Order: sequence, then structure tokens, then C-alpha cells
Amino acid sequence: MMLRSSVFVSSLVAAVSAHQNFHQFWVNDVSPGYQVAIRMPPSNSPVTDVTSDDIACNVNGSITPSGVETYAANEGDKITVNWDISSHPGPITHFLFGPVDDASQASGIGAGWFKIDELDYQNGTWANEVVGNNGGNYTFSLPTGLESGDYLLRSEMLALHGAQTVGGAQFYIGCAQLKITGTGGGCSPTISLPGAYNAEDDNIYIPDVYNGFDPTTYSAPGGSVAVCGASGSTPATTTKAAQLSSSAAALPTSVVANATAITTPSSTAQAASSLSSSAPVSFPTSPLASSSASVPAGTAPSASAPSTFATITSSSALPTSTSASSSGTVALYGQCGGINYTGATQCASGSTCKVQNDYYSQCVSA
Ligand SMILES: [Cu+2]
Repeated sequence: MMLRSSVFVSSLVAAVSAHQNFHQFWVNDVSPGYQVAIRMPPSNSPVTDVTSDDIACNVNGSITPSGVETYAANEGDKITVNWDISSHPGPITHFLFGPVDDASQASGIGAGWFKIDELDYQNGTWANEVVGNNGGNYTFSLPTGLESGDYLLRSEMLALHGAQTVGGAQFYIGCAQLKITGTGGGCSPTISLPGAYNAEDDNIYIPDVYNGFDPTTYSAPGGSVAVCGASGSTPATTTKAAQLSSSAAALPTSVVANATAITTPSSTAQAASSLSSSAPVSFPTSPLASSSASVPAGTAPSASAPSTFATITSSSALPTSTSASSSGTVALYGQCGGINYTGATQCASGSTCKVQNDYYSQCVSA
């Protein structure tokens, strides 16, 4: 197959394939609904200018009032986010902005963000592939030691397949609005968006991303995960529990009622069994924790871990194999070519292999 194509064609293809949005979330397995309580951008295209206000909550994400509902949660709650599945390699991170009086009035631009969760590259797998293998779902927990109030929850999937060029990294971003009841204490460090990301940061611009870069050394932008609570840990006490129940009773009526919510789709359970049988990925408090916690870190599958982008081939949910054989076919949105790529080049029926750049060709709808 052709490795080279005109830049013009490549950019056209990149504009229509494997882009993604954050569509839905669950709090302790209960969701307000599809695209409810989320500031949806006008398209699934990435933000690439890290100095733009769009880096906070995506295009139109800073408009106030947002016109978006705010959903109730408690500190420590399990959060599951659902993203479109993407084959673009990179991390997933989550941040909070707040507390504020009214999330619908918060632009999210500027200081006050803090990172609460990060998954980069573990056991030979980039976070995007972990999410894809889990049906587009990813689960983490809100920290404990949060001040009560409204917050923006920012979910970011950073795609690094173009990171060999300054400005080539693609930020996929979505912000949800939460009203969190917490035990107090605050979180640090905090960052500004825009501000904290710079186009030439070594986790955004990676000149050797296809040529020697070691993904096991990678940490996503935004600094370290914040420590919350007055002492960094806030064990529950009777007093705090009492405060929680009284403040919960005072929640305003604008908060979406849990009674109208939707439970987690059954694909979560399927994905859980899939994950537990493959590489153990640390999800501290997810439903997977009980099954994966008993698996020592050293018992990862013996298959050699892919160490470059070129070996990341799978984007479809629950693939039967994580490495393409050169005689097989590649699923829609899977990699089908590129320098250093040795996997299958034949796209599944209905799709065709398109060059995105010299190092990455992808099966897209024919
Ligand atoms: Cu894309």
C-alpha cells in the first residue's frame, strides 16, 4: 500500500476519522442521560491551540449561562464517562474546576482547575485503547476532601498521533456540571486553562514519537494529581456524615433528580470481564478493583508489550486479538499502515485504508 499521499488528502482524512466526543456520564452507575449535564461542542473535532480558551471546555464550552443542567454527586463517588472510541494513542485525564456557586455560570477559563485522575500508558497499552476495550467507558473516583459546591468536571483524551509536529497534538475535551457534596479541605496544586499547557511541552510536542520515544515515561499534561482535604486524607467521621446528610437535603431543585436517571449499560460488565482477563490496569475504586486488585502487578500477560504507536492497531470494542496479523483484516478505525507498521493492511469490508501521515494509515468508512 502507499505510505505517502499528498498533505492535502491526509488532512482531509484526518478531519473525518476517529474524532471523538464525551457523551455521557454515570455517578455510582446512575446517569442523567445521553448528553445531559455536559457542555456539548458543535463538532467532534479536537482543540489544537493550547492557548485558546477552548482548551478549558472545548468550543463554545465557556459560554455562560451554559444552558446545561447540573447533576448531584458526593465526594468519593464513582464516575464513569463514555467517549466515542478512538484509535488515536494517548492518555485520559480528569480535572475539576471549583467550587463555584453555580456551575452553569462558570466559564472554566483561568485558574482553579485541578487534576483528579490520570491514565497514561500501562502494561503496553495507551489509555485510549483501554477505554476502547471497555466500550468507550472509563471509571475513576471523585476525591474525598472536597469543598461542597458546584464544579465543572473536565474529561480530556489527548491524541498523540500527530505530536511529532508542534501544534499536532489533538485535545478532545468535554465538561460536565456537578454539584458535589464534600467534607471540605480543598485541593492542590491548581492550574489555569489556558495557561498550564504549552505547545512545546515535552508531553504535547514529541518529535520522536514514532522514532524512539518510550511511552512508559509519559505523563499527561496538567501536572500531578491534586491532593485534597485538609491533611490530604479525610477518613469519614460521624460528624462529617451528619454534615453530609443535612447539606444533601438542602440541594436546590435545579439539580437533576436521580430518580429520572439511567443505569450503566450492560457493556460495563462485559468490559469488566474483558479487562480482568487481560492486563491489570489500576482503577483505584472502580468496579474492576475487586477483581484486578488481587492480580499482582507483575503478572501481566507474557505477550510482549507493544512499545510504539505503530503496534497499536485496534479501535473496535472488545477485539479478539490485540495484535494484527499481517494476513488478517483491520477493523474500522484500526491502523492499516505507516512507517514501522507490520500488522495487517487489509481493511474490513465496507472500509478502506487512508493515509493520515507517513506513520499512520487508518481504516475509514469506504
Ligand atoms: Cu480524530
